[in-house]
Amino acid sequence: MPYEHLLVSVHGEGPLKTGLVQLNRPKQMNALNDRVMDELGAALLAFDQDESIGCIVLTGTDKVFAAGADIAEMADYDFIKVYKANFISRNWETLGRVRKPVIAAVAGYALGGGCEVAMMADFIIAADTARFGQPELTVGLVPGAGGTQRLPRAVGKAKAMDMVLTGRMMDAAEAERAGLVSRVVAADELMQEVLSAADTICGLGMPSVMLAKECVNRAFEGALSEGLTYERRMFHALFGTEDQHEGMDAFLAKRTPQFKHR
Ligand code: CO8
Repeated sequence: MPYEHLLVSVHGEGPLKTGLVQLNRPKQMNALNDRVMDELGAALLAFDQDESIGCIVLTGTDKVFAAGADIAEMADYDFIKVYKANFISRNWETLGRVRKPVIAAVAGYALGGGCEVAMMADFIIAADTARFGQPELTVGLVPGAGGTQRLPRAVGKAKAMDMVLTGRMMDAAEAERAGLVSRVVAADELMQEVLSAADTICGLGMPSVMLAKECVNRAFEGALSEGLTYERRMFHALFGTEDQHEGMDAFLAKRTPQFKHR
């Protein structure tokens, strides 16, 4: 499948190689529209099924991992549309179905859905330029792809509440201290570090690698699926509010939103 918004390549010298997926929609800060998410799902599943691939790396550009779901695409959505389409289980949940290890290599902004996609990876290695945030409330929404569930599991309730309720960003050093990322490296060393980690994984036995991933993930399951369903419904419901349209219209018009329900 030819990709419009992704660059895909294979790295490594050993029998098992690393599949690299790079989000490539730079003019829109890698905003995640339906096409991007369809392509991302297809690329991840293709590597997951490819027997020559032992590990997958997901990255963006040096300025931005992804600035969230595409606000221009969502601006006119309403509750009925997003609820009927279950916006959008079809492609936003694909990363969670990948059985091989996925490392997110984050430089620059990872915001909203971008931060959520990074958190869906098995671990995050960050450049010192990385900035993480869940600014959905500033456009009249709540996080809709796991931010309210995975972020507190990663950084604890206090920091998660702070980030979600104020929309403030966390820099790479704070993200490492808080446990959101596993390592921070200089920006110009990010891909070398991540591909080296991926290569190490490729050198291990695939069954134990895949089973280890399943086991660690079990530690975080429990009530997560309930939390995600609940979160999704709240996310859908906010498309029924005037404040969501105001928040998104204001963003696109580059003005300060005038929320009605303060
Ligand atoms: N969607 C659409 N376009 C975007 C987005 C976005 N999320 N982010 C940036 N852009 C566009 C801008 O509109 C701008 O376009 P143009 O050049 O045509 O005016 C271009 O990218 C460059 O952006 P800026 O000029 O704003 O660049 P800056 O360097 O000044 O700022 C930021 C970069 C800080 C990243 C800023 O663009 C920003 O704050 N972006 C929005 C971040 C945000 O609010 N993200 C959350 C979106 S909501 C969400 O992610 C919900 C996820 C739920 C998923 C659930 C699925 C089931």
